[in-house]
Amino acid sequence: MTAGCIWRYGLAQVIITTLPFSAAPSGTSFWLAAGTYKPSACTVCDAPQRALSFSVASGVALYGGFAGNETDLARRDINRYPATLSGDIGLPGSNTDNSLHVVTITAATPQTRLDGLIIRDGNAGNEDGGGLLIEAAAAESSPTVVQCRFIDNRARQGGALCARAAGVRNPVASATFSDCEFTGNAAALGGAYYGEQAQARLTPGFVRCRFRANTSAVNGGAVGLFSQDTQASRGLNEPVFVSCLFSANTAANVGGALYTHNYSEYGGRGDSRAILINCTLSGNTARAAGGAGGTGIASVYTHGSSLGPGPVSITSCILWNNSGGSFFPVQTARGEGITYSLIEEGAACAGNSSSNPRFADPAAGDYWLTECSPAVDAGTTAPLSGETTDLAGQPRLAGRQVDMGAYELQTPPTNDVMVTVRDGNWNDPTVWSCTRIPVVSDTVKVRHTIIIPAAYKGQVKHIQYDPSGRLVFSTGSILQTGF
Ligand SMILES: [Ca+2]
Ligand SMILES: [Ca+2]
Repeated sequence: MTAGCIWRYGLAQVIITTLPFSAAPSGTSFWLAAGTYKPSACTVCDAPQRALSFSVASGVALYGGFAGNETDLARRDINRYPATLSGDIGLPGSNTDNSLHVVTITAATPQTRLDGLIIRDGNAGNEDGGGLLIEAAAAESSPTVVQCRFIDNRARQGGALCARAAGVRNPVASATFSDCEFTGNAAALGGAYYGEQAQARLTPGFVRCRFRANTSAVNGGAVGLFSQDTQASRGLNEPVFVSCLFSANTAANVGGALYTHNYSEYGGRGDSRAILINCTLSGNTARAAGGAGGTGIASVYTHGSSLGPGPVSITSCILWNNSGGSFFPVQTARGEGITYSLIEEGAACAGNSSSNPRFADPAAGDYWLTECSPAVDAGTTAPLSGETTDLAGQPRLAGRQVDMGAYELQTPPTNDVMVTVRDGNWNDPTVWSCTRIPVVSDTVKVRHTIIIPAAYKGQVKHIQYDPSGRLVFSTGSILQTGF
């Protein structure tokens, strides 16, 4: 096999060894036909068998989604022809004898690629990274992962994914994950992803990823970060999440979605910092102290760093309806690092709000914005880092400004009819269906008794009345129409 050749695997339901992926030269692509592939054929699996994994060599690419007769990568269909890398060796359906790590990648370039695969049922036991373990040692390890689904993997830390570095000062692990899904993974710390920094630079990027129903037996239902660097040369543990959705994740203790811990307060110099841009965190649960009936502490729980710029940066995000609250920072001010975001409990910094984001149907897992959402056009374009599409692949900028949250409303409010929702004052936003005061371009429908306060001057395009609606003008108030 030579570099650059294409090797197609045309058999479904097969068990293959680790050899092809680990021994292939850089530049080799593997096309995987629909089927389930396992790292071992054992039926009674001992420790050496469980330790086998799909080890992907640097520069090698794995593509899923083929019927087996394609000659063009563009003709694959990852939904119709799913290729699954499964750690469910031994007794089917029992995870106690499964592969420790389904896929391992060590010291790999960004050309190393997992694309259109399902990675599931790894069980690392007391080790980390049940689905995928990325290790940087003497060299950088920064693979590219696209359209992969990590399902039902478990580990001590990082059920689906662990990035770590050891042995060499300042190794780099900056994998990128685009359009991936992390569902049903479990760990003690970081149900889906765990990043541990020790003099390393861990800077993975997650773009348009879904973290759903992952669980942590302790902290960080979806993501856990931990830094413990006591050396003078300081590392960095700084994942970036852009246009990601965190929903229905659960931590038995704190951080229903995300947990960061810096040990700098104990003399180390580690720096764990999660950067969230245009993310939606909703429906996550932190139970605190392991009790199902506990009040819990926060979807985002951070231990601060006295040396770093702050353990979290949240921009153009929505944190809403998380059991145990949105944000609990230890050692940093409550609103620090949060801007242009909708935080249920509020945050003091620029551009933040605390109004109901009016998701389309959150009970059904639909976190798209509706036309009346106060999150529409309320984000900021400043830190977008060049990402031009939202979680649904739609243009990120629609309307006057970037929206808050993972989804961009493509049909911005057209100033259709705003209606009153209760009796009250005209200049009370909560009186109106869009939770804002009408402006000159609005047509409004009055269905209740609405008082125009004394000396108030307002302008609207047009006023309609329901039979139950009336306006009460106070002294000196003016309402102009006909624009
Ligand atoms: Ca099994
Ligand atoms: Ca917008």
